Amino acid sequence: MTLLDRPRTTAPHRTPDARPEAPTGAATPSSAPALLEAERPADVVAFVERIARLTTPDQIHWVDGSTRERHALLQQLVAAGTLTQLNPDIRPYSFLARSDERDVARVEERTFICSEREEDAGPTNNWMAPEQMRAELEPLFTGSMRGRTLYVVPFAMGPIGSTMTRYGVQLTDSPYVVVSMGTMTRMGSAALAQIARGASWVPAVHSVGAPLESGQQDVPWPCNETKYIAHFPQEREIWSYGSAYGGNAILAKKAFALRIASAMARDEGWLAEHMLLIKVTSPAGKVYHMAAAFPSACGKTNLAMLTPTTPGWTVETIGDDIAWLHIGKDGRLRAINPEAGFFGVAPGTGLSTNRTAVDTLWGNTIFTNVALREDGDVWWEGLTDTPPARLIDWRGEEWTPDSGRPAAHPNSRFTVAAHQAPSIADTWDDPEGVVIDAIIFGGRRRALAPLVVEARDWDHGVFMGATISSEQTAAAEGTVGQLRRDPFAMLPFAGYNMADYFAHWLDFGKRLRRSARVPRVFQVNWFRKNADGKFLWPGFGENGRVIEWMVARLESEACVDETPLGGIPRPGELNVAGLDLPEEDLAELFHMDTDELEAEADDVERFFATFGDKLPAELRHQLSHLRSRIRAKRETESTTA
Ligand code: GTP
Ligand code: SPV
Ligand code: MN
Repeated sequence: MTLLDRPRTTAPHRTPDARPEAPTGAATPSSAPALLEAERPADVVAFVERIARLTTPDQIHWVDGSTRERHALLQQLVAAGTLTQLNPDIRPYSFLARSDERDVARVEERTFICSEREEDAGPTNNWMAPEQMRAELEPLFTGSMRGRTLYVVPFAMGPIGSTMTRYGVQLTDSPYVVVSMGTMTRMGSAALAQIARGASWVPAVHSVGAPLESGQQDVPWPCNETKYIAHFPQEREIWSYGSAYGGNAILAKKAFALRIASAMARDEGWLAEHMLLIKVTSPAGKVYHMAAAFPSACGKTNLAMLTPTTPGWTVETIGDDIAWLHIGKDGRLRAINPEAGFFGVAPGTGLSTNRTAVDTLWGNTIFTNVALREDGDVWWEGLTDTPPARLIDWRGEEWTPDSGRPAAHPNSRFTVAAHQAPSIADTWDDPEGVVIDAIIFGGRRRALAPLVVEARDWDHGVFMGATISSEQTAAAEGTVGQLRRDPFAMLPFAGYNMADYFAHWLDFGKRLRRSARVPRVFQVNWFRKNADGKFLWPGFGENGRVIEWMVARLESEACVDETPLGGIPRPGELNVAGLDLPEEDLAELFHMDTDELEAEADDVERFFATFGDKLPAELRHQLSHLRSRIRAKRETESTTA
């Protein structure tokens, strides 16, 4: 046991200028001392021993989350060629990782929900029976960590000690995943101490699936062509094999905080959502909090770091990807960001679009699959208007602006601690969470979906969420640009039947209605295009104008015009002062073609039909209300024609 426990001695490092005294990028400096071996929770020890017997690693390393440990791991990753240290004079204590070309995004086709009954996974998930999945995984995991170190990664999702916080232990053979988890979660001894005190925890097992024979040279990004991202929502267990990229491997994120947590939330009466959280302050100094669900790579990080262009408005960041929402003791909807870092999309992040993100990335950042500049800094499409003359692209090959291919992978990302964002709210890690005033749904749609529309009430808002449709992005393997229903931006992330999830949202509204105030629900679309394929709306900082209108609605200072999809701003009530936005573009942003609306209703009907009897009756009612509003619109058109 003691032999197994001894952490691997770090390889001599080739880091040009590693500075142990530099800040680390770890979420919260680990205040808790490492637990003595005897203090480790017996159930975690038993789990580690069981998985070690299966995967036969050379060593076991219990991660304490300290700065010293992070530094040693980063040096080890540099020595292994997984990370390259960037020029420390330009980008202190930052690193570039280049992944295997076949391991660049989430693999939805290989993501499974393994509930006993297929109907509990529902028609939107890949399902496999738990015994069958275990039978498939066992031979893959047998000996899969040979020649590697098994890292024991205890972590907290949420501020340590908050009643909303949940705990997990990920076992992984990837040190890149360990340092990523160190930024994305509260990792280490403080979390393990909570587990030792009796907090329940979710076990997660992760292997890159690349055992090393003795003497075999490792590759910089070990992974396997065979991939499984398997979730057992009843047992609350996660098994991931073959990938080291993002949500496939950083299991605290989508696997735990959304798929497993959504199943916990259903059972315990809360919500685990793919939502950013912002704190908005009006010129009058009044504070509001909003939660927004957009599908992957559809603008959450950007809205979370919004710098409004209109004077007097401030937006601060609480979270950029995941929110856990509870009904507080006061009956109000409260939310926390369970994460501690950002795993953000690099391309499109630039001084003109998201200066806050650029400022966040000044140092202590791990970049994955972006391009390398000759001066040892990074670059990606959209960081600057003019690309550098020469780069090393994300594959490690020479690149010039004439190469005819992107220098950074479209799903290249940065991993950085949340507290590094200059926009971070001082309440971002409040254990009580923040009170939510409005919920926003959105998607990426070149047509039909208006810039902003308000739901009539909670149930109509649930219908809006349930019917989000969005063009697919590079965040997951698949066809980019293809329109698909992505209900609640949770299509790839719901841990149970989506129809039951809809019912849970409707039920949640009933519970909220007993409280003082039910949040308003809105839908937005920053991505509507004109006939030439150009975005009609300038987006980014200008999205603050839409937030401003929402606040006016919360304060009953603005009115809506009713449309079949909901309420849109009365002409003149959306502040477009100073915007170079032609009148006809503004009109187009809210235009709804009646035939297109009808086709939309038909498509929603087909989508709803996939859920059979499980679809809540209320959503069927909402659809028929939509149809009658479309009919009324058609009648008005024919009488005025
Ligand atoms: P995930 O981390 O995958 O969940 O993505 P996300 O929802 O946080 O998306 P993010 O904010 O990273 O934006 C994704 C892409 O959309 C980036 O390339 C952005 O530049 C672009 N984007 C974000 N907001 C806007 C906007 O208002 N208008 C336009 N045109 N593009 C935007
Ligand atoms: C997303 O795809 O929504 C992400 C990136 O936030 S990943 O962590 O890979 O899921
Ligand atoms: Mn996301």
